[in-house]
Amino acid sequence: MFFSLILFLLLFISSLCSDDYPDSIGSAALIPVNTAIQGTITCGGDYDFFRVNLVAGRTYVITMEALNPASPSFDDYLKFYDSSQSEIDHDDDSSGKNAIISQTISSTGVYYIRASGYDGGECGTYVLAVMDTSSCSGSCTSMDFLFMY
Ligand SMILES: [Ca+2]
Ligand SMILES: [Ca+2]
Ligand SMILES: [Ca+2]
Repeated sequence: MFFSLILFLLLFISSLCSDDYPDSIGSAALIPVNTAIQGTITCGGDYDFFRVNLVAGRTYVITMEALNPASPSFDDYLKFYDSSQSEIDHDDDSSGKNAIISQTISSTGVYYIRASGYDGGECGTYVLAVMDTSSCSGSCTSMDFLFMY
């Protein structure tokens, strides 16, 4: 009982001040294809790493949209890595200050995404989506999947 109380307190305290998604590619969180998730870039240089399973021959669009109700959106930034964790693409401002990456995948496997601010001073809430373009009519936007997270 005592130890479970301590554990609860530790979890509670860490949830107040900790980051929502891992800072390192080695412990990246899974994001399913055709799903939009909400996260937060905490101020001071937070990186949020995700891994996603992609299929050869398909084209995927990855979008990161800043959501900041209190002020204009922050300047977000995306990097995209292959299965060997080598960077294959990055984007800063393809849509206003929001980042969009489009890639046709050559081999099936795990790929990695790094969501961040453009620099440590850019922070706020975002929606990240990975979309298989064959499942969208016309151009894919995360609005197609926004209510799935
Ligand atoms: Ca975060
Ligand atoms: Ca993080
Ligand atoms: Ca940007």
